[in-house]
Amino acid sequence: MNSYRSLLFVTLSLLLFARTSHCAPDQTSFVIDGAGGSSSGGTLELLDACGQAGGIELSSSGSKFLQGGFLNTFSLQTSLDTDGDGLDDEADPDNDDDGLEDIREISGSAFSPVTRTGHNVADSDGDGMTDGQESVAGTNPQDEDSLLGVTVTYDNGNNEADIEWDGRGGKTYKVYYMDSPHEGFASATHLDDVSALGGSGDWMVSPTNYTDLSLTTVTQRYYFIKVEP
Ligand SMILES: [Ca+2]
Ligand SMILES: [Ca+2]
Ligand SMILES: [Ca+2]
Ligand SMILES: [Ca+2]
Repeated sequence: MNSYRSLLFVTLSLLLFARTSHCAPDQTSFVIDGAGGSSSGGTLELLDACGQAGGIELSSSGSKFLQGGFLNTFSLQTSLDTDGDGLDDEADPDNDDDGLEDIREISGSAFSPVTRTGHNVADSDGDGMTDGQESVAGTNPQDEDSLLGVTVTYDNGNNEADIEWDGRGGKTYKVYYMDSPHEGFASATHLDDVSALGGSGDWMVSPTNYTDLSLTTVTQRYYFIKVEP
């Protein structure tokens, strides 16, 4: 009977500790994820330690914070695989499979200006473009109105189509078309490259467009723009 009581006491103590560390706003350990990685000094922040065992590292100053082995003594949530790729989050450098490593999402370094994104959420602002895609396009991953979207306006009288999008200053966009949706992108025709210069605000947004003058005998056309990192 005595041993049973002792075990119960220890278990409750551990649970209480975990809950406290999860909710505490003054956390001092920066947990990147189970794959490792540590802060390069300064204030550290605890993110995942409660739900996920492991992944608790050292700061560069040498101070040891939480050790993964401690949380591994019990599990509140085991084997979480956010993106379902068969690799548990603890060992997955890109939990949400959006093309950005967890450490880059947590630090915000994939964007200019630096912008943190959810390392367990592929599309942080829900605009239909993943954080990784927005990193390539140079759009704001925390603004649903900031994305690489294309608007096409057809001028029937002049047989012209004006393709417009919000460009990111410094980016070059390749404009393609195909006349049948069954052709596939590999067979799309490259019309031109368009550079977006300057741009306003932190995200250097500039109205960018291309006018297709080759519509004489065409009744429908599908346009694409491609931007690279
Ligand atoms: Ca995974
Ligand atoms: Ca990611
Ligand atoms: Ca998005
Ligand atoms: Ca966005």
